[in-house]
Amino acid sequence: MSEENNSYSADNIQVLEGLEAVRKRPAMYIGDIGVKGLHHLVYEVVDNSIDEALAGYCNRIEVYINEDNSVTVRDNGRGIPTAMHTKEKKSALEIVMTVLHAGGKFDKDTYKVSGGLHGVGVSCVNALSIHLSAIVQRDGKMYQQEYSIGKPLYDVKIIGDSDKTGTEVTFKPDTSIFESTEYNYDTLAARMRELAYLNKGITITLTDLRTLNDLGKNPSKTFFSEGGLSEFAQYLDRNREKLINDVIYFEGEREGIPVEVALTYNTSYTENIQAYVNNINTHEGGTHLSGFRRGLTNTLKKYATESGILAKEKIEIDGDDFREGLTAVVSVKVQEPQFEGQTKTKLGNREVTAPVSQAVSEMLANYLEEHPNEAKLIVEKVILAARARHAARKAREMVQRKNVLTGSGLPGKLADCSEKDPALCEIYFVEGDSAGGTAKQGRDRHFQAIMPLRGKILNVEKAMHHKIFENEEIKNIYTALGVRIGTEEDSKALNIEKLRYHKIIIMCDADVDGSHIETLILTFFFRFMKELIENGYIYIATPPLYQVKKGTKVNYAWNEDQRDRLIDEFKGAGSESSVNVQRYKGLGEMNAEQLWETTMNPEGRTLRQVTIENAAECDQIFSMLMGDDVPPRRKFIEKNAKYANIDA
Ligand code: 0RA
Repeated sequence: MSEENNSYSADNIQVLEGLEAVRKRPAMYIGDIGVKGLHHLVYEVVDNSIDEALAGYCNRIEVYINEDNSVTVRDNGRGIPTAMHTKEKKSALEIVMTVLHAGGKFDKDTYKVSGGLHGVGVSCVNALSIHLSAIVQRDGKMYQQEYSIGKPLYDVKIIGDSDKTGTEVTFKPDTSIFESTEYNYDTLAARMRELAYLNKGITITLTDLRTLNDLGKNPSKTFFSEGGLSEFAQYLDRNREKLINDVIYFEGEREGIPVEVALTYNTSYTENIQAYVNNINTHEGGTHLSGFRRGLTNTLKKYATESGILAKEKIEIDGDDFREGLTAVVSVKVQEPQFEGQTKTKLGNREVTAPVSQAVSEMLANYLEEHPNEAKLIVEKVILAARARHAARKAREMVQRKNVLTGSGLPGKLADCSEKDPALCEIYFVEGDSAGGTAKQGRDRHFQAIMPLRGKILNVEKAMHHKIFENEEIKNIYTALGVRIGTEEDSKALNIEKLRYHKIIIMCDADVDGSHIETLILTFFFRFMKELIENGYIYIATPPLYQVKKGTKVNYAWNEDQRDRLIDEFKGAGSESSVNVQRYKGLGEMNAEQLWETTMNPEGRTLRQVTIENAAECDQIFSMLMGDDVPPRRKFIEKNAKYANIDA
């Protein structure tokens, strides 16, 4: 900090207090200080450029992960104004960068819709950065101002001439605030892809300057969508078999609210609706989603009735039946969104329901009328879904009746814990009866319950719903947890308050099969109990890969580096004898004590919490992992595999 800048006015002090508040409670402004919050910094900055693009002045956004894990976001918009703000006696650029919520306030005409997670503005990013540089090109000049933890290092200065316009922000997150400051290329790529689909016509590039790929170049991707949500729906469904070839698409304004909707049907049994408000994925739904459902159900019901197809079938159809195999994206732009719900991702504005419902009804009615063959395919699928739902209900009623008869209703294979407060209880789902037995011996029975699962559970991505309810292992999972699964509208809520454990831990072998089983279980949770993931209840245990032993000294390693360090350490520590290294492939290779010590003891274990970083991308990945198409799966596994080297 330069000394000359010390004559702070009352205004300045207020500014500093604002940014100080952000540094004191960063989670209040950016969600958290983990990996998620770290990435939100980038989204916050990119959002400003997106706003400039939505206002019609920008069509290119470049994002760079720099070598030192700082990030640069550059756009070709008008450039943040640099002129003196008469009242504040400061450059507008400085105000944008240092005053909380100063966002787009100068320009009433700027249609600020793109929200950022909390719409907190770039000043928050500045406050949480050890260094930030803003470079603006406009009015024939190039201007710059730099900051440290939000404080300007000097007044805005001219650093050259320019015949272009645009804004470039480079920031380096403060390591004293964030748990990790390493950016993940794939995480950023998924968000940039999503933004490109949600805001058609903008070219977004992402470049990773930290590494080189096989071709000796920096990994880089360009995202651009001409067709917007219509292409997004196609992307989401690219690993599924199509029921109809078209994407049904609407874009326009209804009652002053910009609405964009795309939908298509595939032959699967899962429903996949991604709903966005101001580019934010609202996975708790809300009024826009209700509007979508209403429009869909009413229009399809009307068509099915009027076309006479339904009358022949004599079957009762409800809302869920219209959504089996449906993939849809809904995006609305709302001036003053009210976000509700546990994770503040549920839209509350009532005025949004009708416009979305109208838009969906209109586009769908037109489509059905003009495409009788596709319409028939859709209605037939709906009827099939209704039949399956009736069968599933019967199957579930059977299961519930049986449980009543067996008394406690808990699965026989469950070794429960004695503690009754769910907040203190954990359940381990363990791969295989043998490891299950070891875990039962090794556990602390006071608060740890063990539920062995036999081998590979059903792939729910491909199974019909009644098969899922009837499946023995899946029944065991949900009855042990004490919650309900259901796909019917009224039972959609899990009755999560009945959940018997607040830590649900998946414990599988540290090999390829174990990973597969892990994925199958996660697929089930993702499709049928997403709330458990959203509430942070799902974890993955991490058993060690190696035991390193010398005489009576024993230690464990979770990767090769650790293993080699242990070997060196043990070798250095005295006698001649060859250090013994054991590779654990299965949980069963550990005895109860080892399993407790390395994997189950809260004192020393590592649990990986399962979170949903990007809902749309997550759906796409699950459908790909569990689908029929092999090459994309192989590619994904090769890229992400943890065990490939070790098992080879
Ligand atoms: C307010 C007014 C004007 C531009 C911007 C904001 C602006 C902000 C950002 C943030 C990142 N990139 C941006 N590009 C533009 C321009 C007002 C005018 O020129 O008349």
